[in-house]
Amino acid sequence: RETGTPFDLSECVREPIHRLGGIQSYGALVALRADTIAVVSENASALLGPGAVPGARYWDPAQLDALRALADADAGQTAMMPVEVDGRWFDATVHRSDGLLVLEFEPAAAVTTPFTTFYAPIRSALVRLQTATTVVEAARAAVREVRAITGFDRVVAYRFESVDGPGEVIAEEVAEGEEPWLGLWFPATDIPPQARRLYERNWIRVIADVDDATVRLMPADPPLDLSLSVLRTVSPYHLEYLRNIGVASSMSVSLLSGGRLWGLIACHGRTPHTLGPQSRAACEFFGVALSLHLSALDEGDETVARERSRTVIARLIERIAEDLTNPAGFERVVDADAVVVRMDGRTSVHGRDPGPEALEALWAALPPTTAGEPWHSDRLGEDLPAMAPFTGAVDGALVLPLSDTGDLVVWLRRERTSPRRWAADPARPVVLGPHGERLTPRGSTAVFLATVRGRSAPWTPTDLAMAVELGRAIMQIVLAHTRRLSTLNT
Ligand code: BLA
Repeated sequence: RETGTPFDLSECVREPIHRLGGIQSYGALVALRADTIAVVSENASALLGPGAVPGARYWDPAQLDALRALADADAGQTAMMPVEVDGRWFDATVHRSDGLLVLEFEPAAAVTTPFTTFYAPIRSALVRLQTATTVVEAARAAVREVRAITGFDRVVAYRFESVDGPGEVIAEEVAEGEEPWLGLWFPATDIPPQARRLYERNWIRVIADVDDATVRLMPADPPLDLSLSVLRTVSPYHLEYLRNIGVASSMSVSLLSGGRLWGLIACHGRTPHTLGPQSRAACEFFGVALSLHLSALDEGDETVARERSRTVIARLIERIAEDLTNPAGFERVVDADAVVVRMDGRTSVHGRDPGPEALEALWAALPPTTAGEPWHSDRLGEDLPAMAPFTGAVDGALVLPLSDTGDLVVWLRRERTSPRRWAADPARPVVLGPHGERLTPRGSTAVFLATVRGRSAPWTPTDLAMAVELGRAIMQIVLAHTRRLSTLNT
């Protein structure tokens, strides 16, 4: 392939990052089926000492029982405990995978900070976080604390626009000399969907050294499912990405809202960096705390937005009853550039009329719908190829079918026009660089001021819910009209 040619992004999406068959070399992995070793990392006896693997002579069987109990107490999660093997201490993390008991060992730090020393600053940071009244304020408190705990050179809070969408740096703490990333947007492809699903299952991942030689697991086949592993080796694509931005180590903590990945606290180090289980647990704790607080703040915002829309619907009812086909005011229920009502084959448009050609094309291209169930797209030209010619004029649609015979309300949005500051060209997120197969660097040195073509602002869950509520109000009015008509006729 040549310099400047686009990279095949579907490779990223297909990579089975949970079954890459290796771990990072700072730890060792042993997976047991009953009492026999089923899978082992090549460095296990070097790291744990010969004969020190579970089940062997130097291994205290009581420890194994304790690890088993720990794994079963919290299925679907990892748990940690210190173990002594042949006179040396390790932090053991345990979980079940593919029917095996997976044990991961990391050499314990020579000196551990007592819990009480750790606890006081965490408690006061938690209070700061919980008293924050905006998402950004809470994110700021969290990144400050995570940087204090870990010593990483850059700690950012990164918020996704949608579950698989691009994201924005909303809070940041950096060491002196690091360029600021606050306010920058990063392309969606920087974190592929399967990685996001994985991050919804575990709170934290550490990449200790991007130049680390992966330690293979034996046997290699079938590759063990490492979804919950703390030592899991990392996608070579992502390592390349980190090298390109001058990062030697990284850690990220998931931020979840309603069970879905809302964002990440992403940390970068200029040098290799491992984190002890205490620091990791503390960071995880901040991830959980921030997630809970985010849900509360998000819900608060949504409640306010819904109340506002409901008031508008209540005021609109009378007008709708007089003139069922007039969509004026519907854009105050769900924000849009134009609203279209189609009833009994007649179409009325309010706002920026995209023209009959675009609407005819939309009616023809819409997938089959069910009354009361909204259909939506923020990229019509991609989702419905027949709409591609109208890119720039009609880019987003929220369709609410009122009947099964083609009556509907449609909210239309145009391309989002306010440019964002992108850390990489969102239209060409990856090109091969001058050194052959390299992902292009990101950063504020190469900011692209760009709007993504053919994308409208996304439709939020509140938008969908309010469309449905308005639809219900309209259908009730229609029903009342029909009843009155049939009484008049008899
Ligand atoms: C993973 N990509 C990640 C992660 C982050 C980013 C945070 C989680 C792993 C980690 O903690 O390092 C991206 N990091 C960012 C972004 C910011 C940041 C956006 O700091 C902004 C502030 N990445 C690509 C391309 C591919 C790709 C083209 O750019 C695919 C070819 C892949 N990224 C990729 C993969 C992972 C990843 C596979 C998962 C790594 C893993 O967990 O194994």
